[in-house]
Amino acid sequence: MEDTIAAIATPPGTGAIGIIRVSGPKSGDIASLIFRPSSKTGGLHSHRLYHGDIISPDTGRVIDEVLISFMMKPHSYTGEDILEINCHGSAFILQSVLSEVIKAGARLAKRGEFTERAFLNDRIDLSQAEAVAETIMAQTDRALDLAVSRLKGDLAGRIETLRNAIIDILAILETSIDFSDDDVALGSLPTAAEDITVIVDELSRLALTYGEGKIYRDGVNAVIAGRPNVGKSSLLNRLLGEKRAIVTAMPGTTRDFIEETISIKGVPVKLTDTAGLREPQNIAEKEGVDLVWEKLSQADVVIVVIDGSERLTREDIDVIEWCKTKKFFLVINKADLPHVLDGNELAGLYPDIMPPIWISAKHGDGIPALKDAIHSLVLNGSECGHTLTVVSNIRQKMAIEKTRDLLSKAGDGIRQGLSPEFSALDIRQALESLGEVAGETVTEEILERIFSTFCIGK
Ligand SMILES: Nc1nc2c(ncn2[C@@H]2O[C@H](COP(=O)(O)OP(=O)(O)OP(=O)(O)O)[C@@H](O)[C@H]2O)c(=O)[nH]1
Ligand SMILES: [Mg+2]
Repeated sequence: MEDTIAAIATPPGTGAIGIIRVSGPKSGDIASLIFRPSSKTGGLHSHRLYHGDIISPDTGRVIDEVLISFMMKPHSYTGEDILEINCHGSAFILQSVLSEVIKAGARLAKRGEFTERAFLNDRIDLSQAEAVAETIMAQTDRALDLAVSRLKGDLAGRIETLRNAIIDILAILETSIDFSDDDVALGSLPTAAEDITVIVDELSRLALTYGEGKIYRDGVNAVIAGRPNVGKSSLLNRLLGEKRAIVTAMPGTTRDFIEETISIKGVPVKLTDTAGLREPQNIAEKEGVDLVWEKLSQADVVIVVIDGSERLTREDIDVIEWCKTKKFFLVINKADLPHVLDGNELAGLYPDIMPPIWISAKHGDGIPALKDAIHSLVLNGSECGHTLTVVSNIRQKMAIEKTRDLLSKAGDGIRQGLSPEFSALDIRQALESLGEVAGETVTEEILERIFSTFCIGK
């Protein structure tokens, strides 16, 4: 029989409430030992909330006034009996209550152990378990929509449909093995090969969504670079919608870098405002400029800002040259002032780059177009429309690709007229690797690695 686990499920620190979660067969016994209801209950009913005190059974001392709920298996998150204790949110109270829970027979839960039990008790599959962590980590609406759709079993459902289709194909192959001199059985092989192609395409599409899933989950680093005084800090403030960085008419204002994350159409974009790039005039500026290199090397995309109210300078060209190895685009700022910058000169120097975007960081002109450009540059055309079935982690992607390659091999075998036994073998292996997405065929080591990235109490 499983043991009973317990953990503080809310973050450390002080808050209005803090929650202790207990899961396992002793949950009910623990409640009757340490909980004294404020009115007669005649035992705890499932899925009800009870008011009362947590007491120390040894001394009878009241530790906290709480609300508890008891969720009887199998209708609970883990599929086991669950006790949840809503305490006052102090670390000291939570620790005291947790230690009574432990004394009463539970043990401390490992990271992600509640969700691991939900998976082991077939409440959710592995792609849904992973989505639990992704839901908690989501930083934007779109990231949350994608994670919740996986949590609700969207990916799991698609995989299950594909799995059934593959099993149907396997059945056709096996029939043709068993009745190898029957023309009718053999006649269905070309259809099987066509069905395989459809599934292979579908798996390829699914694997391609990984790029998009990763971007929405992890976000991207966008570094704002340019020579001094072109309006980099003004742009950061404009994109953030608040005055975060100091802006002055003096070149060399920004020394340290400033980082803030915003959502651009659901993509979490970490913006870094940097010191203006030029030959440093003093030691503080040199330190600042050194930092820019470090930030540029970590950038997924660079926004190179140029001042449109002045002629192109040697320093502008230096910055563009430095950023050329990166994904970057040009933003011409101060569009509200007379346009002095010669666009044709720029286009002549850099004929292959994306046309620059004119903006006014001061007044907000061109900002929506800039956001669109950042969005399409980071997604690089990898956005798959509005579909919510998106593969979010490399483990799922690799399993899907392996399945696709094995199926493809099976399809080739059939077309080349090889004995169906070979293809049937490939298809069986394909089913096995598809099973990894849902967690039907993963090793304990992989499970441990996945759940160890979770929070305690989840
Ligand atoms: N007219 C106009 N002025 C702007 C615009 N954007 C910035 N400025 C002005 O340009 C000057 C420099 O702006 P900053 O945002 O500090 O420039 P920066 O690139 O961060 O400068 P450093 O930190 O020194 O590298 C300030 O006086 C801003 O008010 C704009 O769109 N239009
Ligand atoms: Mg600045």
